[in-house]
Amino acid sequence: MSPFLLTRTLPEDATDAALRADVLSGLTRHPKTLPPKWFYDARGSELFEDITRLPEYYPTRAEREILEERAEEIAAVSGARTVIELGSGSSEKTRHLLEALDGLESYVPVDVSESALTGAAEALLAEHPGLSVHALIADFTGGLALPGTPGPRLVAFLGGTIGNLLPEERAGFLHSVRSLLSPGDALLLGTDLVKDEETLVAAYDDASGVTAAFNKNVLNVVNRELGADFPLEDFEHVAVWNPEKRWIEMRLRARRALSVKIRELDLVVPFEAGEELRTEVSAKFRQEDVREELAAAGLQLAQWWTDAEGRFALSLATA
Ligand code: AVJ
Repeated sequence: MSPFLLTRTLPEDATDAALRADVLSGLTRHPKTLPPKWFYDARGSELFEDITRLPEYYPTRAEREILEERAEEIAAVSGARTVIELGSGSSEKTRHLLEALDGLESYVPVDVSESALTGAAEALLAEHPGLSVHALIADFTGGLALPGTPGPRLVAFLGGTIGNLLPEERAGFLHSVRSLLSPGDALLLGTDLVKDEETLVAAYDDASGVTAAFNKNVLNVVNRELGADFPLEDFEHVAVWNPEKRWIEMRLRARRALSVKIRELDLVVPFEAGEELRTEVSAKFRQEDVREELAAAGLQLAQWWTDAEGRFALSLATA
């Protein structure tokens, strides 16, 4: 039997309290917002997996290409005995890297989804008998208490998910990652890159409507968890590129004036016709942006790898 531990760092009801707080503050401000982390219930996670297979959604394929191409190099530079993966999901892309790390002893996947964590751990343990896997059910945007693991450590944050944080949140997040690193440890960071607007918008507004369904699913989550009555058919999926902020914004636009009751919050939320609720930002980067944001958190950009088409980057940063 391979060692497998699962630790819940959040109380079962923490998610509920956080959702209430986010919905209350996000839907009573102007413009209205909801944080993207609430997309990922079981259905939302499935829809995201579907997104990664869309012809228009290039980031997953581009990042996988880099990981396949550069796994040996990343492994050699980091020499990691422990890999800590934040937002690990299915751990599917990380496989190549774990395989390339000769001295790997310990893998710490961190995710809010317990089902994703146990599924991924099962598959990994079958491939790496003797690897010690300590999965953490945790929200990586909060402070992280990590189990004691052998160094050097590689903290991986892949998929471009850092782009879902607002600039101030990114700064806070990178500082907290910095505080996890000891000398010899490193951060492996995936970032989507700035490119032409047409490619970017298509990636977030695909022809088959999967991203639209993913976006609207957040309303299902609020309906189910907080007893709300969002009529999904009265909201339209919108994806816009903001060239000043260098991010894609996903929004849900009310097709008509309507009122939504949120029973568990004792709240009625009015929407004007055409009013938009922002559900996600997905920031895109240039190399100098990544270098500067890392440096502001006390991290040095040591390596920069992109896919052949220059669409996506993996950065290796040291403390
Ligand atoms: C993988 C979470 C970063 O922002 O591109 C996909 C999520 N949103 N399509 C991204 C997402 C819309 C995705 N992340």
